[in-house]
Amino acid sequence: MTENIELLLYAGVFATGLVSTAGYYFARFYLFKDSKESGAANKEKFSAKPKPVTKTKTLTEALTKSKKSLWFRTAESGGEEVKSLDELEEALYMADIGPQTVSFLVDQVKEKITENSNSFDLNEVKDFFRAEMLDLFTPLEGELVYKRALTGSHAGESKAPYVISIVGVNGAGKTTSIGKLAHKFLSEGKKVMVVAGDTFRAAAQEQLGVWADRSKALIFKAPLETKDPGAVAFQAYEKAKKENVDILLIDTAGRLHTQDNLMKELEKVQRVLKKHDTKAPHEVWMVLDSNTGMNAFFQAESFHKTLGLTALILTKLDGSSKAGTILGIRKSLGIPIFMLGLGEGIDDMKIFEPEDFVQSLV
Ligand SMILES: Nc1nc2c(ncn2[C@@H]2O[C@H](COP(=O)(O)OP(=O)(O)OP(=O)(O)O)[C@@H](O)[C@H]2O)c(=O)[nH]1
Ligand SMILES: [Mg+2]
Repeated sequence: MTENIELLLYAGVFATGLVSTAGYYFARFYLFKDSKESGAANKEKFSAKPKPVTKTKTLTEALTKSKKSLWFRTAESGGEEVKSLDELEEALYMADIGPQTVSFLVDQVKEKITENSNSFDLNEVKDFFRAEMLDLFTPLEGELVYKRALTGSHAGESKAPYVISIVGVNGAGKTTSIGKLAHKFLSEGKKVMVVAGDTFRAAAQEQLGVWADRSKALIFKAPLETKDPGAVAFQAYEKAKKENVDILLIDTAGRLHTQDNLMKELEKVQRVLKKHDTKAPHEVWMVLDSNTGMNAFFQAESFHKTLGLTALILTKLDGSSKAGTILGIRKSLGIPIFMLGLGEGIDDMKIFEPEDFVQSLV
């Protein structure tokens, strides 16, 4: 009797094994084969899709790296959050805030926080920094510059074009910023004209032409024989006035602040424009690549001395870890920050808002 039960049990186990093995191979042969086929089909369908367009970064996303560089030690030093005033001071230096601004901020922390307490509370320091950083700026300073340009409030006579000269070193993002700005001003119903002051580099003029097409701005093309940037600007002004243009954006060739002859050339462009309107150019905006670090400070200082900058544009903040540079430049030079470049697309820009900037950075 027991033997019979054992036999039945063995038979049962054997039968179950047989059925599940057969089931496994059946499933593997039919189902897995199918899923492989549909996988290949999906792959084909997927690759046939257009490439996704790069997402425009928000200010908070763009400032992630900069924020990390301010409040965390470098990877070589452990990469943890700063835990003492010394570590914070080092992080601020590494973020290229500039020695003058770093010592100002650190002295303030020493005086107002750490003197009365033995421990270093980073959250308390951050709250304090928010207030101190905000103090470096004028409330809504980017917006004020923007409104100035929109209303043409500096122009010598009504109906005269508001002339904005865009300057900076090579590759800082001048032409791209002009494209973005032309688009923005046009969206406000302004009549916008752009002109390439770089008369020697054909590519520079073509590039501005592409941005004029994209933004639907008018473009002034000087006769081929006109090689002097001053003469081009003069003629562009005449044309802009005739066509009732509201805003004339002058692109200029990139140059280093140390290239005296090229800096003099920009001075001459300004002098020539004054023959039309003694207040022109009404704005001189310098474009700075925020990856440049401390060099951006020296460039801005020198351009300001020669040309009298009225505002700064900081480009390539997406991907940069040096947004702290803005604090140093702003404190030392006192020139308002107008616009931030957050990518290569026509909408990848933001009018600078101190509150927003400080909130995203701290
Ligand atoms: N990621 C990023 N790239 C930018 C930004 N602004 C400009 N660029 C890129 O920087 C490069 C140089 O930009 P341009 O606008 O040609 O610079 P430029 O100052 O006119 O250069 P030159 O006329 O040669 O002196 C281009 O590849 C732009 O796409 C920005 O805000 N973010
Ligand atoms: Mg250019």
